Amino acid sequence: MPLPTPEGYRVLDESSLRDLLASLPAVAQRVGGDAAAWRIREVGDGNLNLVFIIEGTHGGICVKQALPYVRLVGESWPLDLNRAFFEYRASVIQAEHCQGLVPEILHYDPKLYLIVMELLSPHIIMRRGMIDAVVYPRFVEHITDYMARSLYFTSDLALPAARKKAMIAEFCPNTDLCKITEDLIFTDPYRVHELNRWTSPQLDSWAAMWREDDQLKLAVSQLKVDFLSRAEALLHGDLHTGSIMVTEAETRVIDPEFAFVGPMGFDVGKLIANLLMNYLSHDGHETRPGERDDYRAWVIDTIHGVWHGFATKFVALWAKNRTGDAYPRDLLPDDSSVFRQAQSAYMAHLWTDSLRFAGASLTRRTLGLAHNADLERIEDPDRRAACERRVLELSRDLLVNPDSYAHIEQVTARAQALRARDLG
Ligand code: SR1
Ligand code: MG
Repeated sequence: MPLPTPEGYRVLDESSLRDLLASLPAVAQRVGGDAAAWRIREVGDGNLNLVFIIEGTHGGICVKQALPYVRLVGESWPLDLNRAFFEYRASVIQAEHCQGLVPEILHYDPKLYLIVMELLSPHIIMRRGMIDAVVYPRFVEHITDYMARSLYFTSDLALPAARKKAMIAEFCPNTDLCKITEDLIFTDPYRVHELNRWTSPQLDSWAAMWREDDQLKLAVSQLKVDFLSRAEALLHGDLHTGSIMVTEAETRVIDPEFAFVGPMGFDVGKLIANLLMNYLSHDGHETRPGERDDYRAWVIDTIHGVWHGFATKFVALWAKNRTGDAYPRDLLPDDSSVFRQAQSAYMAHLWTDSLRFAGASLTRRTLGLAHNADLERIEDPDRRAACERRVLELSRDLLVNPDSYAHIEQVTARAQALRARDLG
């Protein structure tokens, strides 16, 4: 029995997509030439959707269509089609604040739950480049602009309360996608669950330890409450290196279908965790020890740059754009020491949150359903498990002892120490 879907919805194939796009004059013009001759390929390798690339005589476009279920698992896991709408709306809002850092949206079809966007070419998914040890010299500059601007301008620091509440209301119904995060990140890896997987038998005892560790389960449960209840800013909701497309010169953040108004540290921490995982994965990819030392050094610098660049830009935006209802100027005048105190307390809280969310992201990619290619591509299970154990140790520490890390340099030093301990 096919899953029930709203009237007018159908899953597109290459032929029906060709007809649809040919009927949209601006889109057809952008592709160019005779529609019958367009090259159309389904290239989606993500966990949820169909993704098509369409190329003609003038150029290309990308089309993303939501399926009524989780692609990774199949029809046994139905999933709200409206995620396409939330992605479309988040893309529009982010484009206002982060011009040049998100793909241009060309069309949204509310019946087919389909987004037509610019084709990013020759950009590639950043995770793929990082697995192959490719350096992206402008990444830190771009991603810190994206993070600072997308989070600041959708927070109470920039928005009057009525607009902020309207935004919360708009994204509140993205409950199916939030539920994926609530279960897959904050719950399942810490209990017996049929969808959990890990490198077995190497990590069997580690998975068991995670299920029995009360301190860890308390920490992740407290974090889940923050995720459920703290409506700080419009989040991307899945900001990892698989949601970023890059060239040496450009960076574009894609796929904000998990968008909702939540705690900012979730976006920041998820990105930092994914960079840390990449750092810890290269021991499994090297053909001789030390081969990727230079690349590891670049990843470490990148992690430092991401936090410092984000925090500096966020604070600067706050000083210049005090347009929201939070921290009123009448109480905390510009350039006063009390305003500086407010900023520093706010950033300290965001720092600790980011570490905690980074910790949870590390465990979910090692013991939960959806893993990272950085580690998954390590063919030898013993070498993979050795890297994953370091990921898990770092994860636990960030979740349980976030206050012992005052600076990002201490986090990367811990990751380096875990390698040094094992590798000598
Ligand atoms: C069932 S979806 C699994 C994961 O894919 C996405 O990238 C999100 O991270 C989600 O948790
Ligand atoms: Mg995605």
